[in-house]
Amino acid sequence: MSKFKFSVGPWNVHTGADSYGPETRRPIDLETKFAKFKELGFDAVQFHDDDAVPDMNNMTVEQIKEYARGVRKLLDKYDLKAEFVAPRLWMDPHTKDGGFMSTREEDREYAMWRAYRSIDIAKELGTDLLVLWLAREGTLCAESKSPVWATKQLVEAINKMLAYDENIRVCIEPKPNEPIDRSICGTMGHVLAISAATIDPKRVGGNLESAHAILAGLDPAHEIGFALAFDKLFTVHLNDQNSIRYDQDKSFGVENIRAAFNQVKVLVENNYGSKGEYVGLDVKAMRTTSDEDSYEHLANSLAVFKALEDKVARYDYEYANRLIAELKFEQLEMYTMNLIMGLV
Ligand code: GLO
Ligand code: MG
Repeated sequence: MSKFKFSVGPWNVHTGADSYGPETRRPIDLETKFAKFKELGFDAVQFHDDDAVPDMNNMTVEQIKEYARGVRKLLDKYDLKAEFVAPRLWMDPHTKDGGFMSTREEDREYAMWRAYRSIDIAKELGTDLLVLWLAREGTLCAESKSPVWATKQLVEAINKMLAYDENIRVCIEPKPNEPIDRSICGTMGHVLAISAATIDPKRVGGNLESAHAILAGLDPAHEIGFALAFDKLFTVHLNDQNSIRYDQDKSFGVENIRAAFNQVKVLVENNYGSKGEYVGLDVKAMRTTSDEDSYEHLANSLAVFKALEDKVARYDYEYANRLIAELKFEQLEMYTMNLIMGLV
């Protein structure tokens, strides 16, 4: 029995389309996904603003809130919570050069409108968490905007969100690149610096995604640990990634089981979840996956996480600490490997 609560987004069950080819699976409606999420053992759903309210650009503020109330009822029906809402700024024609740090003022205003509406939707769904995955916030052409100006734009945008609602918490999901060439907020260190510069740092934290840390050449467990050390880990996006290339969102642990073990270990050791935080998965099915296996990668990721949680529970800290005291790291490493391999 896991001590954690788990969350997932509707986009994690998708049709298989990518930049190079069309859909390989049939689309699945939101309610069917909710029912399946619950059956698989998830406790909460993560939303993009337009996952919750699809046609929001053409709706009034009141219509958006009303629609969101309907989604809340659907969540209640399946005994699911909403974990967060994230403005999906990267899909709109207004944001082809980014949102909060677009070179065009009207686009920056549009981005703020989406952020405010995301906060409205979050409140209707019963959550105080807004996630900012800053997809297109950076440069495609290095000379197109000043990184100093862009960084300040981000702080200013977050300040406006904090001022718009006194309870909202803003959670940045850092990523060093893709779809942007050079991002403005690429790692958890950047997130903490941005947080400290806002009008209410305690309401600004981070969402560490394993794959994004790997893309930055960093270790996910250390990025998680860095955020935990400052009480800034508002949520996680666990998955896996084969080195520095396109963002893969592989099932948790399938690429590097030891790195996955250490992510679970640092979460367990630091009592992650005790303030209501969820273990979020951000995993994608392979393109070859069939319709009937649309949720297999979610089930697999949960199974790997829980198996590693059991391993962490069995970790012999007394033995490990003895080895650490004697600097016997060869033995410590092999003990950990044997545990992971099921040999002890
Ligand atoms: C992509 C991101 C993306 C976000 C999601 C929530 O690289 O990981 O999946 O997590 O859109 O904002
Ligand atoms: Mg993510």
